[in-house]
Amino acid sequence: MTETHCPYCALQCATTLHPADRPGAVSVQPRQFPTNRGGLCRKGWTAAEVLTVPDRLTSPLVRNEAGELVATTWDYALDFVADRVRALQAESGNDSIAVFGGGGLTNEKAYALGKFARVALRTKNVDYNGRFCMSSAAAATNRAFGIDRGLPFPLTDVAGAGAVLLVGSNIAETMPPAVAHLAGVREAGGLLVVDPRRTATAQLTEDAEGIHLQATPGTDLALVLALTHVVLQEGLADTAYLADRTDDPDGLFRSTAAWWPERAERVTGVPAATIRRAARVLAAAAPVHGGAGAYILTGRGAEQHSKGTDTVTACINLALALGLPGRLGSGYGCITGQGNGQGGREHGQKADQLPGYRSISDPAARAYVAGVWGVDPDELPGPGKSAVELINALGTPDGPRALFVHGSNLVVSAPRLASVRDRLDALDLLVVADVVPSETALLADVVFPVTQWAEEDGTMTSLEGRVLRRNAALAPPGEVRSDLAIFAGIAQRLGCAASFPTDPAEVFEELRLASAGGIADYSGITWSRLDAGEALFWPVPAEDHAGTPRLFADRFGTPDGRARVIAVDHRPVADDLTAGTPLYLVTGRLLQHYQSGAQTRRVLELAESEPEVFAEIHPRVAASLGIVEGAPLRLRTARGSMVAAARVTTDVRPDTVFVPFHYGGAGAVNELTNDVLDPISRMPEFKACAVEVSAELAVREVPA
Ligand SMILES: Nc1nc2c(c(=O)[nH]1)N[C@H]1C(S)=C(S)[C@@H](COP(=O)(O)OP(=O)(O)OC[C@H]3O[C@@H](n4cnc5c(=O)[nH]c(N)nc54)[C@H](O)[C@@H]3O)O[C@H]1N2
Ligand SMILES: Nc1nc2c(c(=O)[nH]1)N[C@H]1C(S)=C(S)[C@@H](COP(=O)(O)OP(=O)(O)OC[C@H]3O[C@@H](n4cnc5c(=O)[nH]c(N)nc54)[C@H](O)[C@@H]3O)O[C@H]1N2
Ligand code: SF4
Ligand SMILES: [Mo]
Repeated sequence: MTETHCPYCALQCATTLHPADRPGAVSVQPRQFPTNRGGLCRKGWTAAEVLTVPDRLTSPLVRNEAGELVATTWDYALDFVADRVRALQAESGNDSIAVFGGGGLTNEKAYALGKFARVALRTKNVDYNGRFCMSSAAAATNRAFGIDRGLPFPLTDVAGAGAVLLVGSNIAETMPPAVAHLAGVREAGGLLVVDPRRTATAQLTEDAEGIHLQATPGTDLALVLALTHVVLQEGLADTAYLADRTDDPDGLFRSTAAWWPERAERVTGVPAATIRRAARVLAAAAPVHGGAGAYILTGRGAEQHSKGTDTVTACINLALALGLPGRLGSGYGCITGQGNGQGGREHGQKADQLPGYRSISDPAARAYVAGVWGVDPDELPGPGKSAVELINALGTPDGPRALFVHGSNLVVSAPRLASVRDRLDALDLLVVADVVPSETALLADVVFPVTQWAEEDGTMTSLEGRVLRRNAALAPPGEVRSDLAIFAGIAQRLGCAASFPTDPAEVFEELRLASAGGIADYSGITWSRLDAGEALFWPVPAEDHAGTPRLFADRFGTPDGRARVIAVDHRPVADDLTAGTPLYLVTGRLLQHYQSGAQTRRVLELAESEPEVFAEIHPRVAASLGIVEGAPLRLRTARGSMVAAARVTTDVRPDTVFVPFHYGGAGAVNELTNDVLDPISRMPEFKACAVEVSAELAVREVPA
């Protein structure tokens, strides 16, 4: 019996693995833990199936002259890759090699990946899929609070609140066990959900006095400015807090003065009276009015926009107006997504970061980390390109010529896929490490088979910033090795003198040191403390430090300790509606599938439950097109076109079409999405673009 955590999302539900009757198999049972309270979702219950899927990668593969991927030895594959890397770097320089990481990797793998890029490959071009995920919230919290930790408080704190405003989060499907923490708020009539769809989460507002604000896609910024306007105008703000804990209280008034609710109604479609009511419910729960506490939480629906950073900033400003951040039982938080979406962004996979959430542009940080790595600070590269910019540069005249992918299936999950495929095609070398032959692995020149969750030790950092132990229950099958072995094998072949340990415990010891003194300081965390069950939320700057479950109680992470009020204003979706593309295409998740679906589409129960892509449309749209339930729909945007089966439902706004992004090939909605970026976070606008929808003539089989 082994205690560990679910491989998938950032809730990191606790599980126990028991040996099963087949070799290499285990069965999963939920375990009591504060975040999941003994619960698991369907993905968690069935996660063990991915360990033994029939097409599990079990040996390295190299593409032969006939263009087929064929099994080979580790030595051959590593030699091959190292030789190609050396030749490409000799011709085109160190930056001709790029690395793409993932927020599902353990802290140890993520840390080693960043070091591998900077020290072994000596390239600046490293970034990861977290750029697709919570980077807008990270950018906004960094500039307002000086620290980015998704939830700067334990999730269980939310249970006591009087109101929670969820902006663009469908937590009932994306973290089902977490709904338990909303019971009190629902009962208090304080659940407020902003979503253009009547999701399972929005439905949680219906049995009590909650409010679903079914706003037009891409208009959260206007909505939140109006909520703040009401708070200020009705004298509901916490003026003492604003004066004491923020740098520019007047900035709040200036930036929201013009957003009276009637104006916001015209932009968002949410009635002005509903906006006023929501603002009052939220304010009544704030500590300044003697309420039980209030939270504002954002998800990808608010963040994955070309204005995501500003939208989150507006949410933070509203929280500041109500005096929430840093108060016990209140606050602002971003609901991080991937299993290690939090830790994955702290230890150096990001183009501009070094371990410990240090900036790669800060001379002191460079000197410190170079010291730990045993290299000259001047040899460390500077900041590289962000994920989408990196992908768009692949194979261009000055761009990278080789790419290593560890923990992402980007030919399904990146925006504007036709161009992603072109860029990957233009590479001289694509190396993919994965557990299964994902759509991206199938395009590679070299595929490395790697360990997955139940086969490895390590740590993950959950949405609360709590560091958790992942424990190996099984030996990996066949020739499978950890990503750590790939970094070590290539580094050694390139003649790199720095150490690349393959034992995760040893990597963690180095990570502790590298993070010491940084924002995300793990130096006081030891595996034995974690194994003893200590709840360690970072920063943990010393072994006798109990960790930091709640940040900002006395001060924010800014130089003067005050939160920054940053004036922001609404702007439309980049690819906005036109006469020819009159609807918004919105993308997101289903309960049954995880991300690109590489893992969950291989689990029979999940695949049978949601086998193929569909498009939710409103009955009015269906009627205008003469479409019935299940009929094929053609969706066309400025970037591409696809066919999806119609699901006709009043749960979606009449101006909105929803398509999940979990499917590859012809079912990939990212053929259609826009790769325009938020100027600050470099996050692509996955959540909204203009689309034309038409009835697709069914192809009839002609009898022979
Ligand atoms: N089942 C499942 N769970 C997951 C994952 C998964 O793939 N599957 N992935 C994990 C990861 S990495 C992440 S990042 C999280 C994501 O978790 P969520 O943020 O909850 O997931 P999404 O479905 O992407 O988006 C949430 C909602 O945003 C809405 N939305 C779309 N456009 C807008 C808009 O303009 N404004 C507003 N307010 N809402 C909008 C969508 O209708 C959707 O219901 O989930 C994690 N958990
Ligand atoms: N249209 C649209 N697109 C989106 C989104 C959206 O809402 N709409 N959401 C975005 C978001 S929030 C995210 S997080 C991304 C996620 O999208 P991806 O980056 O594609 O994430 P996954 O599908 O989880 O891919 C992880 C891959 O790593 C493999 N893997 C698992 N463990 C390991 C390991 O330890 N090592 C290695 N080397 N591989 C491993 C898995 O098998 C899988 O193939 O998608 C983004 N794309
Ligand atoms: S909610 Fe997330 S962590 Fe929990 S079982 Fe489901 S996928 Fe796993
Ligand atoms: Mo994500």
